[in-house]
Amino acid sequence: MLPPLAWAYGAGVMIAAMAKPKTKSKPPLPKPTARNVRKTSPPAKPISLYFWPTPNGKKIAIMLEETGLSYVLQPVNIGRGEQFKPEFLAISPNNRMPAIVDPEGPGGKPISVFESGAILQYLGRKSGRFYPVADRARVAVEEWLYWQVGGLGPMAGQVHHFRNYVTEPQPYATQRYINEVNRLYGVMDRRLGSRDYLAGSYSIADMAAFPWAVGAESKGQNIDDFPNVKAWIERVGRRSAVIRGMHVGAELRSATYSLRDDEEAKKILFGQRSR
Ligand SMILES: N[C@@H](CCC(=O)N[C@@H](CS)C(=O)NCC(=O)O)C(=O)O
Repeated sequence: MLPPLAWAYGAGVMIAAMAKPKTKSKPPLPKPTARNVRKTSPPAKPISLYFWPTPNGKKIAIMLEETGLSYVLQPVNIGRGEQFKPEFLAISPNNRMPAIVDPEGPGGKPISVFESGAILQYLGRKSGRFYPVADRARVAVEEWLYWQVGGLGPMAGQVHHFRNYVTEPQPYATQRYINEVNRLYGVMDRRLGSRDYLAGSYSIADMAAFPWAVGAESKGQNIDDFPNVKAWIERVGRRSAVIRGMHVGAELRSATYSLRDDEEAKKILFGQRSR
């Protein structure tokens, strides 16, 4: 038999079921518990993060961890060609991850976003965090965000390529990109000589640069030549959201995985041409 007043959730609505009171006295009000208190706003629908554990993917995982926005991982195994599936190309026509789908985008309607810089800006606007609104501060964040997306990331990527994946040694190309990454670390070091973070306060620009700045040795650099970058890496790398973000998706690859030994992945990733 129902208690005098029973509360239950049904499809997000609270239903009150009344039993006939035996006396005219008011039934006791139900005590608020986790089950019967109406939530003022329904839980947010999670953002889908199309992801593989690489530096570009980790930028977005860090931002999602920093903001606490709810998200679900949608693994895209780029070493097995999943970036060419039509359903992925529909949201990321450049066949690159990361990409996101936010079911609660502008106007409450779904939106997809590709390109890590655009995703960070979108999440910054959505959360109101790590992407200042005041124009002067916003310009500084954008300068360093674009500096990473157009400079540090692609140049470091070329160093990785020519150091690790070529069949014939290519000394000229290897040195060219090591030099350019050296120049970029120098620019960053000077910038960080007078401030703790790239754009003054911690922002999406730092989140974008961090996964590409760590592991200087793998890019042919000695981190001790760049003491301000070294201190910044320690500062940013201590943040718990950054630690979590850098580990997102670790289970997708074995701890000993090396693209160098993955012939199938190299065939898919290198030498792509227009399709
Ligand atoms: N400019 C893009 C670069 C993204 C990118 O290069 N992603 C790589 C992994 S780090 C990828 O998805 N590669 C798949 C492929 O080469 O087919 C961004 O910043 O989002």
